[in-house]
Amino acid sequence: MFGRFSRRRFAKLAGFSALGLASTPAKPAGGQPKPALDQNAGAGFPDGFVWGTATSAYQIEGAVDEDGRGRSIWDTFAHTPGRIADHSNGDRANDHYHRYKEDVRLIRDLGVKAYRFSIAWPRVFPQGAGAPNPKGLDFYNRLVDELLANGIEPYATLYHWDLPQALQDRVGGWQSSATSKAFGDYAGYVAERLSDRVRNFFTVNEPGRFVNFGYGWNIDAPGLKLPQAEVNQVRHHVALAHGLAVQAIRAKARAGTRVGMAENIAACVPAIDTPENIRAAEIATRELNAGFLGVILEGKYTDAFLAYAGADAPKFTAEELKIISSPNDFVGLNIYAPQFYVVASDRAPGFDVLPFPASFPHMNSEWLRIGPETIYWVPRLAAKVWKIDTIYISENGTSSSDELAADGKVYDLDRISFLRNYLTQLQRATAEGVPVRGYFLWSLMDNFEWIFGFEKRFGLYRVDFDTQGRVPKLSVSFYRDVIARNAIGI
Ligand code: IFM
Repeated sequence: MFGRFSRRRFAKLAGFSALGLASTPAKPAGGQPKPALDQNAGAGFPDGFVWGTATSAYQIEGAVDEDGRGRSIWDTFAHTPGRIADHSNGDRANDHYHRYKEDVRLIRDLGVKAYRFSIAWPRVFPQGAGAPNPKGLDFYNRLVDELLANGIEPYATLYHWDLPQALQDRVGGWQSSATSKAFGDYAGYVAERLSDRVRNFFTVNEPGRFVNFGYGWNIDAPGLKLPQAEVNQVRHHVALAHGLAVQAIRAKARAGTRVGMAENIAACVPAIDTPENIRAAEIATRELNAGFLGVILEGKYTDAFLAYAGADAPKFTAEELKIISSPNDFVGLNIYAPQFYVVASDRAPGFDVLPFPASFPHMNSEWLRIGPETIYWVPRLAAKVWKIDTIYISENGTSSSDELAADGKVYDLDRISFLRNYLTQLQRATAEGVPVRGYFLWSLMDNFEWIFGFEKRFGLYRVDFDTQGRVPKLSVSFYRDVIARNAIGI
């Protein structure tokens, strides 16, 4: 499979992982957000800004057959010949399941005060639903205790792509609303038991990727190529799962528990900053995210989305829309590359997307085009379009070739340059009052990068996957300094 699927094509598809095509202007076109009262002078971030780092279960844990864990669709997929570029899988990955204490020390040494990790659904419910496996949750109890003992606030994600295989087999996974229901039950079960220590839960991570790549384009697990109508239905079931999880968490968790989602929002950027293009980028942000963020934050699919989908539009009830739009405490945005540079257009719905020139620069991952202004514009536009008051950058970072130098160190200057430029733009956003409250750098350490296996290294710590040794890259010093000063630059 991988052979048929070029990196260039992956890069192209990564730009089209959201569907839909209208607008809710709350302020005049091009209006500047008001500066926050608590902003720091110069290059500082607001007081209390949350600095963190992130990982996910299948990418780091390993121990796939231990303590009663059930199989996930990624176990099956990674073991299917031809699916993973370097023929690897997550069976061992970073062996984090056994080394979590060492890894928590790495997090502490980084100076971050927050860590976003994901819980493997098939560890907790090996069959997806039914009898829970107490040993599965035990691991996360130990991890959370270790984090707190080291002064690190846990942010737990409930779904980072490792769907229990049993649900895929039994009901077709996200093709069925039975999976949405099972997810809600699982979310409530976990929140009831962890919310005495975990105050922040992300429901699902990046539907913008796993729906299209997994169910539409046969790239990620479960490796399906469904017709568009069914893909739209899958996305609807994921949105429903999110809403059911929000409700279950409100019902079962300690009072004060906060919940939101993490989406790789279709990142729209004005090609040239004019009031007209900024307005066009707002419209594009709303329409190109109508299938997930939009329906959650507005409680409806936009007219343009439904018209564009036509006969392929998802089937839904008014009751489902109510569940889906249960109020959130925050919105998590995973921001890497600019996906759509837009300009104003006279044609409805009011924007045109410009093509990328072949020479547009990218990082070591071909899909990761370099556009630091993305992390300024995307939260600003999203906050305006949906009147959001709390945004986390739930992921941002880059892969790098990360060679070991003769002295055994890793001088990842390209990653530092990338981070410096993106964080400068993020600081610009917070200084203007865009309500970004925290930033989670992807990733703590190199790990299993899905279809690219261990070839792509996104970590702040380099991992030798033979010895499981972890070495800080130069970017650890960079990030630690930013956090210590709560500022970028001097
Ligand atoms: O590694 C992934 C992560 O699992 C989801 N967001 C993008 C990262 C880099 O590709």
